[in-house]
Amino acid sequence: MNHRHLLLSLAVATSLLSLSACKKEPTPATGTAGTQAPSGETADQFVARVNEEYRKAFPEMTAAQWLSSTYINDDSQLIAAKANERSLAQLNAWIEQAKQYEGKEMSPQTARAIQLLKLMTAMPAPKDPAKLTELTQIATRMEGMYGAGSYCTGNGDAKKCRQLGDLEDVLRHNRDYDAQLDAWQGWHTISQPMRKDYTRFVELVNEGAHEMGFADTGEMWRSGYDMTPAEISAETDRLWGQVKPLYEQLHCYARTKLETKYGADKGHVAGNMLPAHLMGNMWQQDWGNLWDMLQPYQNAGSLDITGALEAQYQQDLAAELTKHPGERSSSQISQIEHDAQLAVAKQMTERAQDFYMSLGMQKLPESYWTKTQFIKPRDRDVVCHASAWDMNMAGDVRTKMCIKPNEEDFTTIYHELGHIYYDLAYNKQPPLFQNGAHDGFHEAIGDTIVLAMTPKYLQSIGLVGEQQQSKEALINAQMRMALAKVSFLPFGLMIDRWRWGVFDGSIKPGDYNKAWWELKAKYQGVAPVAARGEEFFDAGAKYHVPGNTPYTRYFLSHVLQFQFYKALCDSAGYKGPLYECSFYGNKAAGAKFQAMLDKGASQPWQKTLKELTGGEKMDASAVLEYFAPLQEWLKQQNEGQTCGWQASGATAAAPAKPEAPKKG
Ligand code: X8Z
Ligand code: ZN
Repeated sequence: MNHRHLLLSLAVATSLLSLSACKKEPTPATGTAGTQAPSGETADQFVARVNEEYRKAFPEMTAAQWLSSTYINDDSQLIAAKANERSLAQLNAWIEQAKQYEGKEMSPQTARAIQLLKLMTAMPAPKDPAKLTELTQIATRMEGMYGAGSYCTGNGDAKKCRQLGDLEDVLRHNRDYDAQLDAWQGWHTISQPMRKDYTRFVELVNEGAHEMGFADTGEMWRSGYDMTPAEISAETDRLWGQVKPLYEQLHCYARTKLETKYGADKGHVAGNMLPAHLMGNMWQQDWGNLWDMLQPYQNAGSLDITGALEAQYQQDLAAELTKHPGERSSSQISQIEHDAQLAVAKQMTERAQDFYMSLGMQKLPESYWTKTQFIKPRDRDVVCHASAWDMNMAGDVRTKMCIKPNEEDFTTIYHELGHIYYDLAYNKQPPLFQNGAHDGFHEAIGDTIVLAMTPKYLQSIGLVGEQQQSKEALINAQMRMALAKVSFLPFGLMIDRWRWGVFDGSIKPGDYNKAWWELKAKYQGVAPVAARGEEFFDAGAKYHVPGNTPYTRYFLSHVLQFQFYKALCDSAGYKGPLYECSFYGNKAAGAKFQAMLDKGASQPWQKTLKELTGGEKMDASAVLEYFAPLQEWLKQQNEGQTCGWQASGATAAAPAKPEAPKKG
């Protein structure tokens, strides 16, 4: 395999995103104005003033949040909570002032800006100052607990503590049943102490949402889609209905392989569900790490991207070692390894930037490269969960990751740069329109590029070797993509099914864990192998719950990205089968994409979607078109199998109810 190309580093430069993105929605920055609006202000003047105050106060808020996420300690958390408190108080003041314009004549753009103002935060805050303080403290504490989460075993000299990254490595590489179970269960201990905070958090945000005129926080989250909350909820059901048969085939295939590997009894949980700790991923949202087990054909051209990136790291390490010859202390070796990790992380990021630049997009600003957190610092706790930040709406963009040389992190970099390029594009818009057309658009930009990372593209950058043109190679390539994309779909849906229920009160605090596993079973067909009672708070072990990031966006993104991909392939003049298209290097596709990014949230998303794709509905037919060969292949593989599962209980202990099984 040839890895040299990855070493040819491209010119460095960068930036990142902040509003919206993977981050909690930026709450509006602290304004200098109090709660009183100047009298006689028109709606247009009001919106102009809010935009200006928002822009001015924004950097102070993002700086506090950046510090608390990249340097977790009591002081940074205090500052971040305070900054957030000021921001949310300011937002409440603006929303209060906006009330006087209800029902008044105003331009559509002004009406849209006022509507967006009310949806600027995912964390609606109560007006009561004491409760506001309590809320921001809880929110900061929960995110800090997640970031600092550590699972320790043994005592004294034998004490060993592992954080998420180490535990994920076990699931990624180790195929020992018990080692995986220990890593999975270990990580899920870190959220046990969050339950009380989360319960209170729900009460507080619901009070805030109520004061803003929403039934509850979930309804507020569902109000950001240029359609009614009931309509978007029905849309997600409809889209899931389109892709569910495909997921069921993949599920069936994975179960069979797990049974081969671990034995008929250990390879599944009662009801034919997949054991939660064996899917190569802490949340079973991406099964790509099971490639060794699920790869359809062994000799059809290698797609071992993780292996190639690890080899790249070894090469970087060797280069660092030759810079420091002779005897080395253990701390010097640790420094050398750190330098090599940073080097490979930057090379991976340059590679991602190169794709965007090949479409005609800009180089990332120099400050991106100096201010970004590429890898996990050795001297402090940070929130490793990847995010993209726009610090000031004026070019200070950054990403925050703990990059390791593996396929998942490699594609995540492309994902994060999608946020950054969106940010940079809509920085020309007024602040209230500096957002995605809807939040699913924001999540879909980088992933659209990931779809264009075909075997051919990967070969062209030296990450994989010569690729065969064969049916077997095609199925391998499709499987690789399906393990990332198709496995994600039900997960993308279930998280907010749980939170919508928590916020509307249909899921009570005493049933948090039970409801969580019922939804995991229903949508994903996944179950734990040992009971998960209410002493656990397993939802809290997924970043977006303590981080309070709405999740429906990712489900929508996993449908939209295939629509975007198809549209860009069309723009590039591509005529072959969808799954083989890459628009790498195509300026026409780039211009079309850029035009969409430039619009930000300045118009309803349906219009933006129409400009790109010609249609104004989200639709999963592009997903099905893309995976048609794989779905056919899976059907053959699953022939004779009883596919599907029975989501009869929340734990493995519950006996499976014999429901009508579906035939593969
Ligand atoms: O959180 C993310 C990104 C940041 S917006 C890394 N994602 C979801 C997740 O990790 O759970 C990307 C895919 C789904
Ligand atoms: Zn994202």
